[in-house]
Amino acid sequence: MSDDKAAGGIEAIVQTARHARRAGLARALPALRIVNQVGGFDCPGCAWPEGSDRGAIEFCENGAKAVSHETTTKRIEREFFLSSPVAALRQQSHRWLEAQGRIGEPVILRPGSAHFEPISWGDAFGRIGETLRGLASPDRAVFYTSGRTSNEAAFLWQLFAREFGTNNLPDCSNMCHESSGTGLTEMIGIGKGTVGLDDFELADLILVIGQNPGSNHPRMLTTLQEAARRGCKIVSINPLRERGLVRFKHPQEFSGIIGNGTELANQFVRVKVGGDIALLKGIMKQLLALEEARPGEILDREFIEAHCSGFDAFANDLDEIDDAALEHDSGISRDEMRALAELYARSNRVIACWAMGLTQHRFGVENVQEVMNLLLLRGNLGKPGAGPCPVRGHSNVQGDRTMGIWERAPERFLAALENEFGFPVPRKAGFNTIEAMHALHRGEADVFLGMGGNFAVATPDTPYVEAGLNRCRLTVHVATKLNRTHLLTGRESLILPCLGRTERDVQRSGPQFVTVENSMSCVHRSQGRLEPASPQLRSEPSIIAGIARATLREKTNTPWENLVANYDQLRDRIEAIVPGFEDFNERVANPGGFVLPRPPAERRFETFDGKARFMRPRLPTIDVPEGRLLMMTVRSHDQYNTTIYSDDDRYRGIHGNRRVILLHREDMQQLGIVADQPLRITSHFGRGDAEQTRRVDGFRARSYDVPRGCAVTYFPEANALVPADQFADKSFTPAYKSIVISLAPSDNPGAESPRA
Ligand SMILES: Nc1nc2c(c(=O)[nH]1)N[C@H]1C(S)=C(S)[C@@H](COP(=O)(O)OP(=O)(O)OC[C@H]3O[C@@H](n4cnc5c(=O)[nH]c(N)nc54)[C@H](O)[C@@H]3O)O[C@H]1N2
Ligand SMILES: Nc1nc2c(c(=O)[nH]1)N[C@H]1C(S)=C(S)[C@@H](COP(=O)(O)OP(=O)(O)OC[C@H]3O[C@@H](n4cnc5c(=O)[nH]c(N)nc54)[C@H](O)[C@@H]3O)O[C@H]1N2
Ligand SMILES: [Mo]
Repeated sequence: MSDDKAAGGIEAIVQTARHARRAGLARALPALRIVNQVGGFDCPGCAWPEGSDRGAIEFCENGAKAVSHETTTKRIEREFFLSSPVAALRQQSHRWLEAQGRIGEPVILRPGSAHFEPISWGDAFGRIGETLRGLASPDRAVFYTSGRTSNEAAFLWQLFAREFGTNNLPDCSNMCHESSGTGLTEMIGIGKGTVGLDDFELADLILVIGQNPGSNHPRMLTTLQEAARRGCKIVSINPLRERGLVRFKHPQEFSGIIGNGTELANQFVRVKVGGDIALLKGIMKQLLALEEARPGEILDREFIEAHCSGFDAFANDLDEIDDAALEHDSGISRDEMRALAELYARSNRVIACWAMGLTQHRFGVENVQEVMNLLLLRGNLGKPGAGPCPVRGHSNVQGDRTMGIWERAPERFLAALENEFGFPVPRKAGFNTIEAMHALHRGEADVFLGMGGNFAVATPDTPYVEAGLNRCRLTVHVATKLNRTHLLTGRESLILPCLGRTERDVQRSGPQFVTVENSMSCVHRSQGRLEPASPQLRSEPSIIAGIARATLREKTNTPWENLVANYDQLRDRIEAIVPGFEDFNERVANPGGFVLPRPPAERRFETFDGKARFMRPRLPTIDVPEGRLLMMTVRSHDQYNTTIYSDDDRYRGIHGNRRVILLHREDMQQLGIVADQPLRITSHFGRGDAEQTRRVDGFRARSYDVPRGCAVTYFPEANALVPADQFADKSFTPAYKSIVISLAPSDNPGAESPRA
């Protein structure tokens, strides 16, 4: 667990090679050669952009894992489902299911049957169409999307849902950066970041808040390394001293293999879990004090007067807050806040990056808004080298939203869709992820269709969601690999296997490519070259078109087959509807793609008063009674969301078990817990009579460098501890990172879950 060890380096190379070898070199190597290259496919790992001068290798250890898990030569053959009843498969672990390889043909679980069995594509589409047409209302179907889906598939998916008659389009973004989108839109009129990679070359201070790029966005470390080398300051604000942020050895540089690595975060600010608002308020309060001492030198008054609203009320609010409360809630001393304010005041081009450590709290939206307040105070928006950078998760989660995967899409999008396609587009808001969970559980929805993802494992309150899916009349999953959600079947269930990013997609007019939008609003193409894992696989767009035709039959005027025969035609339709996609086909032919408009980058704010608005989040009260702890759930270095590659978390020094809880040594002593002791974790939400609890068992205690009073477990093993109604105000993002827990000796020490 040594903190000063560098991330990356030779270990990263060894791990990359190991995963590629395990997957089968014949497929993994050709795929890795073209990942993120011009003419190649977009890495399915994360949404961090590639630079304009691409190296021969444009992937990282964890991108290589994502690629090689898709290119695996293992296959789920016909006998697999015939010999294993669904009930038996449900007992298997996430890792085991993933390890069975690529799904080779469409399968169906018929009512009353114990096994999935093969079905033709035509019959599969027919079954879905018949059930959907038989629903009492289109709103009784849920169309979920995970963020790996291409723009083309996402566009068709929402088009089908809306032509069918519903806005029920929950997606993984609801559990992820929804708090960023909501918070930013209110303040600056757009729910996206405003910086590009070139801004990272100019910044003199980069804040990395609530993010672990060493594991989750490793290519970002290269950008940070370049910045650090030219003297840019990097500050990590996090309850954990994440290894990749402390010291980094670039695995593709010779010095990175043998040297000590580059020191990245010059400053580590160990904030308490949930303490960011207090910390940011403290820094801003100190900043205002500096301004008072040196009027006109600290704040960007010109920017504030010309472009912002609400400053006076914001400043008054800050004035009234007690320093002691800020110190207590953040765990950071006033002196440290002062030093951070001084550093910020000395810096002229500041980028703030953040991820799940900010968004997945009850006050996730306010967390994001407080970061924006800080940026606005010194005009760090709409100038080179400065601005907000919410670092997205899934590789096309941002693009999916741009394409209309949104349960509350803006009226201008819906009107444009109606105008282009000529069917009545429903206006009633659809279900987000939380609302979909409830609707399924309460029997208010009968059909769940998943375009990728692992809904039941990623959402909170696992048993609640499982029961909801079991109640469905029909569940349908378009997927590459088997996962647990596929096995939580409704009365009837289908698994429809699709092509992955790495594979060749040939339609009637010839080979096709798709497009994606990265975290910095750049739209570019992605084209796989590998032979499909099975000749039976179909592309996501063609599967959607098949379902749409079988459901809508002659009642649709949308030329589903033609749109899929040539994706250029599909892109022409996107161009007609989505602003910023003018000349889509021409511009996406450009190897670097094109960047969508980001008005705030030109200091234009499409808010109701045309200004960037200072917000006044309240200091949250996090009530952690004596004897309880505040727990966050995080990703290990060896997983991709619900896909678990191994039980190790190399950078945190944890091996062989994911059902662990990381605790401060003194908290362990105080609670009478010894290392490796099996524990039962109970979560507590609400107060008094309204208190809700959830339990998991068989977690092992580990002493770790966490702030006092805080605890850490892994996603998804601890998801059962988060009740469905514990989410961020306004954004509905589940509060996966602020769970009040108590610990007790295990009732059942052997409960090392079979599903770890
Ligand atoms: N290899 C790999 N890459 C991935 C993923 C993956 O699973 N594996 N997932 C993808 C997806 S969908 C996403 S959304 C991103 C996720 O990327 P991250 O957001 O980096 O992922 P998490 O593991 O959730 O880490 C959150 C970080 O926030 C910190 N944190 C928790 N609570 C707080 C808090 O209250 N305040 C502050 N300041 N920090 C806090 C944690 O210590 C941790 O370092 O990564 C994407 N990339
Ligand atoms: N406790 C806790 N829970 C969390 C989080 C957390 O930090 N803590 N993070 C949340 C976040 S940020 C997110 S984004 C969600 C993720 O939620 P999801 O996006 O639903 O989950 P994933 O694990 O990314 O989905 C993986 C599955 O996608 C399928 N798949 C893979 N590639 C493809 C493809 O190319 N096409 C298709 N059609 N299918 C494919 C495979 O079947 C695979 O099993 O989880 C959320 N849940
Ligand atoms: Mo995410």
